[in-house]
Amino acid sequence: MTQHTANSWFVTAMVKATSDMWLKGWDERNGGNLSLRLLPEDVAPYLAQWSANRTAPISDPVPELAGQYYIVTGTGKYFRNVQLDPASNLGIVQVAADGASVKVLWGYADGGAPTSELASHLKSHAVRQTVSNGADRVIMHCHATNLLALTYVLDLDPANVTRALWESSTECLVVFPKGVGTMNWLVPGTDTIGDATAREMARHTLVMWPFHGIFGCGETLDEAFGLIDTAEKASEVLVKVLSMGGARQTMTTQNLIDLAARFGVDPLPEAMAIEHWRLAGE
Ligand code: 2HA
Ligand code: ZN
Repeated sequence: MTQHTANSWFVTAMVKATSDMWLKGWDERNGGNLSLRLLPEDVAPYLAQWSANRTAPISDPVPELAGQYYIVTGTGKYFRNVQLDPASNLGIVQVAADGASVKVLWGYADGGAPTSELASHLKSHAVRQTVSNGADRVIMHCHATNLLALTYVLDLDPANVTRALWESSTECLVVFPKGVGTMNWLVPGTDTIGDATAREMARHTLVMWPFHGIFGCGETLDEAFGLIDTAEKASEVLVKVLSMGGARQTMTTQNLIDLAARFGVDPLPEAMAIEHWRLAGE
């Protein structure tokens, strides 16, 4: 019996993730993009039905990903529409042997192409695969509202942003012990922002794009979503606290040390070393 790609676990999971992200308010219009690496065993039942009659270029080759399969949101597509028409809004691609293009195997049914942030995604996948010994399979980008708002007021040093979020909800240090990477404002959809993102992904599981949004990674769609959701929740708390005139009390460094010990995580040393995180210009 033919197994339909639209009923596969990975299309179903991408529909769930993009729909949840839309409902969270993280992906207005065509905002955000999402990619999940598929394993040979994931694609095996479907390969015979797929035809590689289209390709899309990769602006900066990633030969280390040659042969790998990814399901990726389409450029210009609205997350709120993915559930209505997965085959037009998503695509499954395979990186060519030279790493300079992808073969479109399924999807982008209305003639579309992979996300404009393909460079950031693939460069970040390459780094995270190395860092995680192949476990990480998801890169998620969105415009989470409160994370985005905080980029206008926080001093954007990675340790400072990390410490501000860790103190804004107890679970944060446990969920992202490696903290949040940051960078200067850069033009989206370029190799430059892709390189900067991947560089930060070597040390952190979250990377902030100032005045734009956030990148997160994970082994599964649930983990990447949960990671951004946790950071966004803490950011919402921090926005409220700042709006109430600022914290009158907070967690101590000893509290963070105790948390790390209880949950067996190894937190970013530079963020542990900060006593008072700063707003920009302080
Ligand atoms: O339009 O979010 O960063 C998709 C984006 C670009
Ligand atoms: Zn974006």
